[in-house]
Amino acid sequence: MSPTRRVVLAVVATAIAGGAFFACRTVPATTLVGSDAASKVYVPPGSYDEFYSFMSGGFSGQVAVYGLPSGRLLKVIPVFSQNPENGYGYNEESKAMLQTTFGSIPWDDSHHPELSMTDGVPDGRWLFINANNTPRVARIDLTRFETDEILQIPNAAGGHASPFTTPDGKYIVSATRFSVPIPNTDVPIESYKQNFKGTLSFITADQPGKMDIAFQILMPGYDYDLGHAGKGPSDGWFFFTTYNTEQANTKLEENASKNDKDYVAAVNYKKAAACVAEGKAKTFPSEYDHNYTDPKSRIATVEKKTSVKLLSPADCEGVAYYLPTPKSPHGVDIDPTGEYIVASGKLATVIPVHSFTKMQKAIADKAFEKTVDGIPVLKYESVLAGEVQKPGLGPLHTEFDGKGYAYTSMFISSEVVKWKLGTWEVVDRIPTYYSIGHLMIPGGDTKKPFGKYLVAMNKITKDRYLPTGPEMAQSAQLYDISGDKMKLLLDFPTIGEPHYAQAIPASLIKDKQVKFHSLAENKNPDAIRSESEGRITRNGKRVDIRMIAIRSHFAPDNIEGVQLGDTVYFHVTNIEQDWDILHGFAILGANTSELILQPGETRTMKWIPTRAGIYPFYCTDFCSALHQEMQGYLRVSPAGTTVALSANVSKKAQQQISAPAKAR
Ligand code: K7E
Ligand code: CUA
Repeated sequence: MSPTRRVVLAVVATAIAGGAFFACRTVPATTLVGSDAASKVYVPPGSYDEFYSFMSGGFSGQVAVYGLPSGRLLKVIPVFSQNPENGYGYNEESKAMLQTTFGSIPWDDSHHPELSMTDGVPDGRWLFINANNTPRVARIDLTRFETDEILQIPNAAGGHASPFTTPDGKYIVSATRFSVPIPNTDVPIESYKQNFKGTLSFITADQPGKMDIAFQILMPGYDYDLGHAGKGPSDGWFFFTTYNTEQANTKLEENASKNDKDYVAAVNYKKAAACVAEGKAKTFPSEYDHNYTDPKSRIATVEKKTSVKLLSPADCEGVAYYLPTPKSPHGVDIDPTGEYIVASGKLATVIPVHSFTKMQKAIADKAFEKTVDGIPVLKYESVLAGEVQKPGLGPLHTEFDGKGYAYTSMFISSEVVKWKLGTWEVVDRIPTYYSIGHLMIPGGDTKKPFGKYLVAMNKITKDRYLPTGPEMAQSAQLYDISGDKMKLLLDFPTIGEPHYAQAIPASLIKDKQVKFHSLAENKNPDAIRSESEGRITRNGKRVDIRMIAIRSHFAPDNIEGVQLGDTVYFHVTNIEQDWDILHGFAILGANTSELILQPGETRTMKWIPTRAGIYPFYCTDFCSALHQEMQGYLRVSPAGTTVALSANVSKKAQQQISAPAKAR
């Protein structure tokens, strides 16, 4: 490395470590926001936003839903983390959603929301999102804004390049960030180069409840960072960035920044699927969990999976190529026509753009530099369409407006840079506050971007909001990109660290909403449909209480005969059949969250009382004028008490109590 280059790298590294160049300069906001900005984001009370925007909750493990252009927070959807606000991961019905082969995991780190697509455009059916730490992918149903399905990814660590979809919606992907031994066994870390490998997983995701790993491709032991599917002419291909092609296992900051170029891996996944169908993949023992919530019972269950199809590129010629790309690339983004492959080297001084047409020619001409583990490395010049010169510092991610322009986020120089596809000239730039990661244009990674807005998701907020101690709000910024010049419209705080987001016109989702669950179709075995079905039963030391909630009471609401040593299950059914009428349930001393009950739904709380006495319970969701009257009592007696099991339920239900109560 030349001394000059070393200095540049050191400056870059210091800037990365320190946050950003721009983080310490203060610019009065009024000088940068036009006077008409407020009217452009103003959504009058009672009116709707134009777009739903789904922002990853980052290290909160959730998804946050915002309206655009207002930036109003509409909902937090729990995915990989327990959420006491609605009992997700706490109530008995949903616990299985967080199950993995490592046991139950109450948290993960989620980065990339991805809308389901039909023919390369978002269709508004589902949202997918990845778990980064313990690799998983999840499906969220957009008629209910709820997580219905989670699939664990074996033979992987750090499911970061995920869950990007193919244009036909058949597959979503998950690439391993960390290479690991496969199978993962006890080896010296120093044996990285011999023993560590990467995998690229292709997951069938076009049918709810049937997510599965179609196949995994075994790759050299690099770090795989991000991915995107081809489209149009490049449909059938998937592109993944790599870094650490040095295969360092320590001090990656330095040791994985040595090579001038790493790679974009171009994977012909249709060819891979054909090779798998021809029996060229190994059946490889691998344990992983598939969790699914049945929409009728609303109960999650775990399916144990035991193997995957593992394909080596050497056994399927033409399945993968490497495109040399400067320098530790992060994002890889495909333009709406499917011709250009934009890779953003975090430490690169240009933004290289590869051409799909040239790539195909290079493959036909065998313009190979070398071959790594059966994967030909194409020559840089033979695949390069052009380079965006002097774009700024620290390019990370690119999205498109569908009008021939690309927008790249510049982490180190804290700005969005707009440039023209084909001529590669920079046409506009605008600061972000501060240290932008991803940016998002509604539909900006699809065949038909909706354009109009751009959202910057920033890593550092510093002086932008009222201070809140050492940890400041996370932040997004909204820009108007409808004209030649980008205009800043709005700052709005976000939940967790917003990595990526996607947005879709509200009209594609808002009229498909489920308003309540049909009580008649409630398949939870502990559901009851009327007050007269309320009952309490004992089986040894287990007591099951089936109760209803309706404005403004629980029935039964007085329960006696529970003893120390018992385990109590409250099965509460909200028998309302009306939109947005929810009830809650909480009892003194419970070691879990409340239950929140959507209309028509049954939820179960498990409770082990620890001392004798009286335990009030109440409704936690202000549901009616007499919400404060919505309460009850449960009496706990010492073990062996003569207090009979009883509840103030109807005569019919009383008879059902007596039989099991006598039996003990
Ligand atoms: Cu760039 Cu995880 Cu997509 Cu964050 S990643 S920025
Ligand atoms: Cu039911 Cu408050």
